[in-house]
Order: sequence, then structure tokens, then C-alpha cells
Amino acid sequence: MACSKHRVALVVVGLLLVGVVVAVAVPLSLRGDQEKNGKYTPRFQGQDCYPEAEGKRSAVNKTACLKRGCAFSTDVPAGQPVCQYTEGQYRLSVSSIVRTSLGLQATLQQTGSAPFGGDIRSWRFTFESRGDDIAHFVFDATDSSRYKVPKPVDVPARAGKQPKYESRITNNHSFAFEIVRRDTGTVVWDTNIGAGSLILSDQFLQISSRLPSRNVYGLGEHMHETFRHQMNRTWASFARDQPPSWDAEANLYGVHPFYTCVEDAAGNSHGVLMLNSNAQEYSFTELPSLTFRTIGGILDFYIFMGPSPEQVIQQYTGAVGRPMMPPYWALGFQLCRYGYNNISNLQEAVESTARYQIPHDVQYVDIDHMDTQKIFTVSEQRFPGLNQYFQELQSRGMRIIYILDPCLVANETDYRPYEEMKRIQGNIKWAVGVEVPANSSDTDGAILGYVWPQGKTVFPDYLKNSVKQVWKSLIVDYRHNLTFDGLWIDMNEPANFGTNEERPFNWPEKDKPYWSLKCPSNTWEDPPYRPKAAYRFDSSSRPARLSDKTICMSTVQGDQDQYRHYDVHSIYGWSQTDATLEAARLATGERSIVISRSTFPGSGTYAGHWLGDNVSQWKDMQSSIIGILEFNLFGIPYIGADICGFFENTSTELCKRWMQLGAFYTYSRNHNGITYLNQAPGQLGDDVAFASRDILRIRYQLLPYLYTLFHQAHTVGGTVIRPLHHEFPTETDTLSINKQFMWGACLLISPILEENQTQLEYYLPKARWYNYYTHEQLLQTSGAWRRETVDGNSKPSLHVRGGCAFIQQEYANNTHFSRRLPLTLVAALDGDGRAGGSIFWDDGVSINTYENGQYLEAQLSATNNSLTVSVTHWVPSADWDDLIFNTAQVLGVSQKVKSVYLQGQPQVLTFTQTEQLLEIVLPALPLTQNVTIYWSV
Ligand code: MIG
Repeated sequence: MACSKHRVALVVVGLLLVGVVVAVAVPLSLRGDQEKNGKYTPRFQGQDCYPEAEGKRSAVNKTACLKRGCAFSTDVPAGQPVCQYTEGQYRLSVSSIVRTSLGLQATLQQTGSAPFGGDIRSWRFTFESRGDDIAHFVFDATDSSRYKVPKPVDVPARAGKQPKYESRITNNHSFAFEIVRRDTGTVVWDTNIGAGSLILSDQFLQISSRLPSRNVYGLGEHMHETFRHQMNRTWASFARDQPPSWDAEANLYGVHPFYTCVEDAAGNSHGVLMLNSNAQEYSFTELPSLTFRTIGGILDFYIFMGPSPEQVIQQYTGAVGRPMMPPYWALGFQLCRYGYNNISNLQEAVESTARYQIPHDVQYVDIDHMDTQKIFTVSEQRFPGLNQYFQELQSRGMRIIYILDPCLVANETDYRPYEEMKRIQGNIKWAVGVEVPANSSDTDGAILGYVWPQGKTVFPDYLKNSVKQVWKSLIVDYRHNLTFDGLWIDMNEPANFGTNEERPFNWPEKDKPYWSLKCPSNTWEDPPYRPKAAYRFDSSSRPARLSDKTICMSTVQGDQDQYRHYDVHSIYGWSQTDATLEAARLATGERSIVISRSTFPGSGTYAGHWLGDNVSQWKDMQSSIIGILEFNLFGIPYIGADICGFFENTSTELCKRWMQLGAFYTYSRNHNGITYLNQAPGQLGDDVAFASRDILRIRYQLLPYLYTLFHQAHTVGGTVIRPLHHEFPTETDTLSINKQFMWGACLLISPILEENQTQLEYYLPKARWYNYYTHEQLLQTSGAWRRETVDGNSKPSLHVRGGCAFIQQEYANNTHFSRRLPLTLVAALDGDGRAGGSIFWDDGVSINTYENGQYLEAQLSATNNSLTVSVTHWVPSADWDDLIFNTAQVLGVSQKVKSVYLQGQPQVLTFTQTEQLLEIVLPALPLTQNVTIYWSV
């Protein structure tokens, strides 16, 4: 495209318009081409001014539409909103522009009036080039006083030298701009799409952008029915104790305003982070376009230019924080349930797993192990000897994780956690001047709620440094009473029961007193624009409110009480996570791990996540694939769903298939709700038990590869569980696949997802593949769908990609033992007879082993007739110095092999060869040494 010629012309216009010096290297120029004789001609009609109707004409309230200053007409073409923003109703125009070292700042003056009041007349637009890959822009009030997410974003300090993007102001009167990918000319961001595309006011901000394609992924946390977004839908985000459900586009536990987009047939991709923590919405239209709407803070956007989908995630995690490195044992199978209720049920679940020799690394207990559900207590009646039992499991090589809720019961004397938080005034408190509802404040002004413990609770403010310190010391001290290896933090949206309800929920504690927090009325509790996060779950005649299921918005947080809960609500979970990981590390002296229910961009640096309270039904199992793929985009690759389902009783067939799918979650945990039938894999009969054992053994064999993938995610970013389109973005079929996924670049997983399934259909992209079980070679000269017959004994289909080399290890009943066992070097040759890969290995538990150089790394490669392991980093350690290879497998050796040699010496090795597989028996070869194996044909 004549992109550069175009740009020169635009720069001239820019000079004429504002008379500033423009250097061509600065990736922003000005254009007035939408100005014709001084008159603005919009390219599209006005944006939807009544989004809460979601396109249903009958749901638009005409009076309310007109009150917003918008135009109402039923005489519009199908698919267009009947309530539209109009030109001139609200306008932001450029009053001055200055160049900065990174880009430009423009002052914008508002005329007309904002649809929901709260006019702020003077705004500042900042555009910055942050290195070649990242464009950053912000709309903030000129006095900079507005709330900003207190999360650092790590981007280059300098402008790019050859940025992949450039930006142009496309309208000076009704301010609009676009961002263009330089080498293709694709417009990745374009706000010049009609009246209402940019509105900035106190409690209502929105920006609309045309999308370069419909291939959009991410945005969370929701239960999406498709991985690739459907246009014409609106999703809301605001942290909420809301289980995934099928009958509503519910906003769930976390908030992830990040999407990726595959722009073109060549697979060029970008990602967009909208760094804002207020209640927000993402509205797609068929144009296609996306409107980002929020009720507070600023508009603060980062565009990651890829261009490959994996590079987008690398750049994104570089900015918000790379994912943590999980301990090796956390890649093992984990077993949990809510409602063991006593120690013998817990023991029975563990022992049934052991009896069937099902690999099992981590055992949990949930809130039912506590004394009246108070954190940092154990019920001695129901769980006598729990700590001794945990220590026994640890001595068997297993690990322990248990749950902690964020809230503390306030009405008991001598409950140390509450006393300590009160002493430092650490709990979230009512804002000064707010009309505090009766019985909803402790003597220090802390807001009282009602969660699991029997009595009112306070909510520690984890944004406060003092709270982080107390929280850490509580955890460190408590580990002397009850041992653990990792921690699971729940309810940190934060959840509160029965807020604003007349008859509050109190199941299953039927004897608990009815009491509910009733939030006052003010502009924070009931903002002028009620986003979908509040209006969607209106089951009664009572209007739904932002505070439903949580605490009141008009409370304050932060070291200086400088934040309103209204603004920081959705980062409550995030703010608890770093301190929890730090505490777990201090307490255990090891790397440890934290699993958090509520997450935000950057949470992956400290924690993994599970998809929440799903239902034991087939479609929840199926949709979990979408969830795990999305969290990999969000930089939280340690992710899984409750295997076999949380609510309702599972069935043996469902649980078997879910164990088989869950064996490929990075976070592989079977978890169940209270009162439902036992569903540990050894408690549902032989069929489930043997299928679980067999598939988990395969997982355990593959753990060195999975661990290496985590190392890559931790150090260079990118996904671990990977959508097919991240590897094969030019194959159109991959763009919508949500029933298959990959581990890294090398392993394709195609699970069985339906009841009584007899045929498994899966897509195999263009590559050479090998059936993992049979080693059969499948050469795909172009991507195609294949079918396999399956029955009750079948496993998920697994395919290894030609060109991949990795290391396997023998399985054991947990990773403590499997980590010492012999290794197998696997090389799956591509069409040129080559394969490559690597292994990262460390002690599996120490903190920052890579950062401290305490690891082993080796490169693996195969060519036509040789296989090599070359150690690229090594320090002596008992954790790997006696690890050995005893087998090598080369897939795809087509000619008959006559002999195999080791280390260039005429040392002949034993081998067998079938049509597809050359298998070589090795004398114990240490992993710490370079190895070369040759074969001759
Ligand atoms: O309100 O701790 O999502 O995994 O078992 C329910 C009890 C509280 C919700 C979690 C779930 C956990 C349960 N918790």
C-alpha cells in the first residue's frame, strides 16, 4: 500500500493545522481528511445510546433516550440502534497539540453535554510510542485528578526506532484517531465511526473502534459460548461472586479487559489492553466494532503489535507481568472437595486414589475443615489430627493446599486475626460523609458484611501495606498449626452474602440469623449509567445494584484512604494475591503456589486460577476449553476447571471424560461442591479409576515438557495451553476451534466431549503429525478435519507435531518419585528429517531458580540420522546430577536402520524399528552430559 506517500501528505496537513514541527520518525501524524469545507461528515451513523436494550427495540425507553440528549427514531434500518448519539450533542475538539519525546499530547475541549451528566470540559489525549511493539494512549482530565489503576505497567521507556505502527488524528473537530500497522496498512484502531464514538465524562466514558476483522478473542471473565467472539453481543466485567451460568451473559469473578485480534489472512495479530478497573462493558457490533464503556477512571490503552499471536501475548505479559513459575509438584494431579465434613471422608478420598495407583500430588481441604468457617482455625471435633495426617501425606511425597477466605469475623473476642487487623485500622471503611446504614459499621468505621463465619465480618484492605504485613504474619504463624505447601484464596471479589436483599441467602447455614447489608443511596452506589454488571441479574422488582453480592461502593481503601471501593472493587483479589504468595513463600521456604478466584491483569505473576463453580454437565466440561484458552491469553497459564463438576452429582461417564480432559489442564484438580456424591477418581468404580490412572500416567510422562513450557512462559511470555490459531494463524479453520487445544507448539489434544460419543472429529493443521499412542504418521499437506471411531475405552486423541523434540519421564504415584526416574528423549521428525526442542530442569521447589542460575537447560535436536542433547546451562546439583536417559524414540524414520552408535564411538546400541518408530535402548546416560547418537541406514 502507498502508505508512506500517504503519510507525507498527512504530515503536511498536520503542519498546516497546528503549526508544530513534525518529524517523520514520530509515529503520529495528523490528518484532516474527514473535514470537507469545515464540515464533519461521519462515516457511520451514531453509536447506540441505549446499550442496555441490547438491540431490542422494544426495550428502549424513548423518554430516557431523549433525556440523554440522543435521537430516537424507529425509522432506522434493521440492525441499527433506535436510540443514537447525534453529531453535535457532545463533541471533543482539539484546542492544542504539543509533541513530546514519546509522541504527542492534545488538549481537547468538550462542547455539548455528556449523556449522563458529569461534564468535564477539558481533557488531555496522550499518545506514546513505547518501543517498536507497543503503542499507548490515554484520555485523562487535564487536572490529572482522576482515579488510575495502581498497577504498574512495564513498557519500554523510549519511543520505537522503527515502530510497527503509526497513528493519525483523523478528525480535529470531533476528535478521532487511528492506529495503523505500518507494513500492511491495516487500520487496527479507528475511532472515526460516528457520533458517540468517544465520550468522556465523570462517571461515563466510552470509546468505539472499528475492528479490522471479526477474529477477536479474550475479554473476561465470562463463560463465552465461543472462543472467537460473536459480534453483536455485550459483555460486562466487574468482579462478582457469580458462578458461570448458561442463561445469562454474567460477569464472573475476575476482570480482564484484554483482547487479541487476528487481522488478516497472513495471521498478523495485535492485542489491546484497556487498563481500567471500574465496572465496564464491551459491546460488539456487526460493523465490526467494539465499544469499551466504563463508569470511572481514565481511558488508558496499550496496543501490542505482535505480529504473531504468540508475540502479542509475550508483549502483553511483558507489560502486565510474566506468569509465575509453578513448583513442579503443582503440575501433578490434585484432589479437593467442599464438604469432606470430617477427616475420615478426607482419608477415604485420598486412600481410594492411592488404592488404584492414580497419580496424586496435592490434597486440599475447603472451608468445612474450619471451626465455624473461620480462617486460621480447624474444627477439632470433625478433623481431629488433621495436621498429623497432612504431615503423613507430605512424608509420602504429597503436598497440601487449603483455602483461605479474605474476610474476618468481627464479633468474637480473642480472634487474633480480627484483633490485629483492627489494631492497624486495616479494614475497608465507610467513606467520610456517607450515610452509614444501621448495624453496618464496627467501632472503627469498618464496613460489616456477612460471609461464611457465623457473625458479621470485616474486609481487610489488601491495598494497604500494613494489611499485607499482618496477613503475611498470620499465615506464617498459622503454618505451625496446620502445614501447607500452597494456598487457595477464594471469595476475593470480595463476596458478601445477601447485600441489599430483603430475604438474604443463608444456605447451607439455615440456622444463621438473617441479616443483610443495605447499601446507602448515592452516586457511587447507583451511578447515573447502570452498566450491565448491575442490571443483568434483576430477579426481583428491586433494581439490581453494583453492590449486589459484594460490599458497598461508597467505602474507602488504600494507605491514605485515597481510593473509593467503587474504583478499586475489581482489584481486590489482585491486591490480596501478591501478599499471599509472599507469605506462602516465607512460611514454606519454597516457591509455593497460590490459586486465586478473582483475578485482574497481572495476577498471573502471583497466582493461578480455576474457572469457578461450574456444574457437573457436559456443556460445562466443553466450555472449560474456552476458559482455559482465554486465561492463557490473559497471562494466567496455570488454569483449570473443577474436574467432574462442582454443583450437582456427576455421572461416571462424564467424570471419566472430564478426568481425561482435565489431565491436560495445566491446573488439574478434581473439585466438588458440598452435599454432592463423592467424585474422587477412585470413588466411582473401576472404569473411572482406570481411565483416570491411565491418562494421568501419560500426563506425568509429559511433565518435563509441560514444565519447560512454563519456564518459557515465565521468561519470555506466551501461552502454555495454546489455541491452534496461535500456531497456524493462516488456516481459517483454526480461528474458531474451541474443542481442541495445544500444549505449546508440539502437542495437539483433541478430547472426547460428548456422551456416548462414537466418532471423534478433529482438525489437523498443515504439518507432519504423529499419533502419540501408535506413532502412526499423518502427513497433512493442508489442514483438514479427520474422524476417528471412539468407544468407552478411548482416550483423547493426542498428536505430536513433526519437528518437535522433548523429554519424557517415567510416571510414578506422585512427582516426588517420578522426578527421579529415567528419561526418554523423543524426536518427531518433520519433512526434512529434523526436530528441535529443549528442557528446563531445576529442583522444582526453590524460588527464582532461573533468575539465580540454579538450573539445567539442554537443547535437543535431531537431523536425518542423528540425535543430540547439548547442555547449555548447568550447575552441580543432587536434583539432576543422577538423572539419566535410558531410551530414545525417533518418530518418522522411514528407511530401515541398520545400526545405531553412541558418542561417535563404535558403541553399538540396541534398537527396534517398526514402520514409524526407531526406539533405542541407551546405557544410563546422565542428563548433565552432551549426547550424540547416530544411525545408519
Ligand atoms: O460460596 O469454600 O468457588 O470452589 O468450594 C462458596 C467453598 C465458597 C466457592 C468456591 C468453591 C469452594 C466454595 N466457595
